[in-house]
Amino acid sequence: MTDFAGFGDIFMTLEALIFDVDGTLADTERDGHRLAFNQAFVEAGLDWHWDVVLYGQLLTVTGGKERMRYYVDRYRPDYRKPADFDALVTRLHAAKTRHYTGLLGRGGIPLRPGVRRLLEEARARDVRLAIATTTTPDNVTALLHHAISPDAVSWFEVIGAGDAVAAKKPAPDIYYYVLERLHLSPAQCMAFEDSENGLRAAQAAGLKAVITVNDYTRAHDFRGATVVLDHLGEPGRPFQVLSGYTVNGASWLDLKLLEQLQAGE
Ligand code: XBP
Ligand code: MG
Repeated sequence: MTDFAGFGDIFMTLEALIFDVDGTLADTERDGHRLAFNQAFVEAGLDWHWDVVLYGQLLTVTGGKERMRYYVDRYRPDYRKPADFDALVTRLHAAKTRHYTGLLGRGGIPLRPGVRRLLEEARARDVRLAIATTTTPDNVTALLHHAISPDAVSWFEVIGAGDAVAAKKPAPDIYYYVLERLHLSPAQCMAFEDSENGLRAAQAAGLKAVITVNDYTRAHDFRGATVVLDHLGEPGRPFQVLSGYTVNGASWLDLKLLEQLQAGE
């Protein structure tokens, strides 16, 4: 796109917004994924339990299957792995996905402030939307369907998720996957992330990134982010700028401000 009504003479180079899911579109980890993992462990007769603090430490590893393996290796030296441990991890993960998508289906997790507003503005202005996440595709579909609208999957031109790439964040692979399918360069896009792993992935792919922190990620190292906010902001619910670009009194992130951030103004 080149310009649109209300944007004066600004030359639009922002073609697409690429969103992380967990922690960015919605606060899914503490009261979503964590609970679902614990339900899967109980169901399987395991004495594994991930409390809120431990889960914060486990979030250093992205991907649920990878996280379970890390937990056993790092925190449960007493646990004797069965010969078919890989199959157990696969079964546990399938059960966890069932519990998690069930929770989303009951409307259990809302969008974060400003997310719907920005998505709707992008759609109205023909700015393209995509997703780059480490989580399982079914989780993305369920969140979009239940937290946004039944047709929201179609709002996103590319959904890069889960095992679509071999190396999960902080590797840049999922962003390369999405950029390739959008046929865009990093300079034409803006990434939205909530965590250090996500920021590193976006940066390594050459993208600028807006960070919206949450309780698990507030203390992460976000050096190099374009801006760090507490959330995207809404009319009547201003964001706080935690670090980065000074936004001249703006109190919510809209396309005009994003365009300025992306152009480095
Ligand atoms: C968040 C994650 C995910 C979820 C679990 O990634 O680390 O692994 O916690 O998802 P992102 P799965 O913020 O990039 O979406 O269990 O489906 O792997
Ligand atoms: Mg995230």
